[in-house]
Amino acid sequence: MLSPPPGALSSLISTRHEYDHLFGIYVPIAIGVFLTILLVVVGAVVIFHRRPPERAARWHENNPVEGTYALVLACVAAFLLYLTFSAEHKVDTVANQQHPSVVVFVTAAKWEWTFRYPGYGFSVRSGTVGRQPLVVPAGEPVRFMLTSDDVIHALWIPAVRYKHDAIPGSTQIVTLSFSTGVFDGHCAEFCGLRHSDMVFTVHAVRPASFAAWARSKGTAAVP
Ligand SMILES: [Cu+2]
Repeated sequence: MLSPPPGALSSLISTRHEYDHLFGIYVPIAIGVFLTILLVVVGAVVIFHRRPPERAARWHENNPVEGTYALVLACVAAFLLYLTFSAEHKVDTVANQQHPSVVVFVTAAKWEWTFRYPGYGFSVRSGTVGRQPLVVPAGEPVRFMLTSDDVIHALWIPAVRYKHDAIPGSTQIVTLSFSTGVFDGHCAEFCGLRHSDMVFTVHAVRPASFAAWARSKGTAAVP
């Protein structure tokens, strides 16, 4: 087990909550920008279509209006970038300072996942080699040490709104927490002909059930 660094947070970070919150800000802004542009374009077509050709405007630029428009859009983009990087920082840096209750080494390869539990001395595999589930304790930080044996893959668990590249020769550290349930996992980076078979299932179970399953080295029935 890793020891918690000074200043580690005791509260869990829910990636689902963080990214749903971000999505809830992005969508209204995107709709607002789209509707504004649509209104201006349609309004211009309707208004100026009726104007006789001999009265067509002679000017072709309006620096104050165009400058204001560019500035507003730049401010919107800067605001969204700030929110996005703040959420990324919270999830990728702050979450990784948490004391994990279990560490899982994840190795992606064409076209399979190997989930190794070093604290318990066994592995499970999923993808084209079978369908052994990844079992984790619910409500506790789970640290994934993510790498790849061949090409770039990506660990994607839609239920927790999280996706991260698995890069050959590099170990990516990812800390996630799960509520109780069964969730689908995928490879989210096209990695060859059987990419779509590179799937797995996450079973997030009560910590006591996880401990019993792990002590059996994955031979007990999945709780
Ligand atoms: Cu893949």
